[in-house]
Amino acid sequence: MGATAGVDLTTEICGIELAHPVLNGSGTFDAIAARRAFGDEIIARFPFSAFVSKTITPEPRAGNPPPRLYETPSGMINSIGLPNKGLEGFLSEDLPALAGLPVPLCVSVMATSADGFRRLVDGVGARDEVAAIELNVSCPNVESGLIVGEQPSEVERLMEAIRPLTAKPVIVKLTPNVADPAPIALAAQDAGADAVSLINTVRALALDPVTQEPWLGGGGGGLSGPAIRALALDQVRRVAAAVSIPIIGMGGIESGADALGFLAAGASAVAVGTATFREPMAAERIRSELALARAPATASGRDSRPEKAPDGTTALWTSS
Ligand code: RRO
Repeated sequence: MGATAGVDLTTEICGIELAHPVLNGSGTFDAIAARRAFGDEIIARFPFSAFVSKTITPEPRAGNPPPRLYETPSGMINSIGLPNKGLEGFLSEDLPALAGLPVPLCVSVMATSADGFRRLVDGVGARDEVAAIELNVSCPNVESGLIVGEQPSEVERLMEAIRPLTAKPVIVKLTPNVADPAPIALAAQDAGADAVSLINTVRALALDPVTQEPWLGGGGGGLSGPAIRALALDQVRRVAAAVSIPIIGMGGIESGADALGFLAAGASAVAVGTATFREPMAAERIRSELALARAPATASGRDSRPEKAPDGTTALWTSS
């Protein structure tokens, strides 16, 4: 029997039962393309406990001009620009395929107006295949200038506009591009959000070394990967101190130890994104490492079980 047999990683978020706490970050794993490439093996070995779709918008979008990705020390800048088929295309073409995944489906939505968000929540919320909706109020790659998620009052107004439209859990995806994300998380909670997820990418710029012009086709972009992990961890901890709704924590998670850190900082679940680009089954490995860390000392060979410290915080690696 393996060292992790019998280790219970089951997790519940907003009433949704998950086999373990490792999800994907929106837009970082194309489940439809993966199934086309790897067949049913990817279904049998699906690495995430819930699947969060790439963000969709009311109308189709082509996305930003190339190049769209830039590698940085310990990270990556993306300027993808929300390419998607729009609400109708998603519902008719992608949703049936995503509904065949063996885990609950969360659809990520984004619009540039409250009316657009209403359309999306109405359309997606009416579908039984959808377990939850993520409101992306934090994409760094939109041209409108105003990012709803940077203002608590805007987040509150938006949540109040869409809350009556669906009984499904609504998760608000927060931006790290503010001095303090806690007031924004609180505004989301007060207006009826069921959970928050954080962080989205950190606004960033790469320059062409010859021309000194922006290297990415869209101009700037969003930084992700281990480069932002410490920042993400701090923001998760700040938000956890402010809200009582569950938190899905993400930002440069690459190992079970990283995931444990986010859980200790107050997240109920974690998401893996950039690591998946280099290692498509990274989430499976991270889940195994998490299980090993939670396995009894005698089975894992070392005592790495998280324990409650006397002050109620979780100690990551405890000595026996
Ligand atoms: O598509 C994107 O460019 C994108 C999105 Br929607 C997002 O939420 N975060 C990000 O870094 N890129």
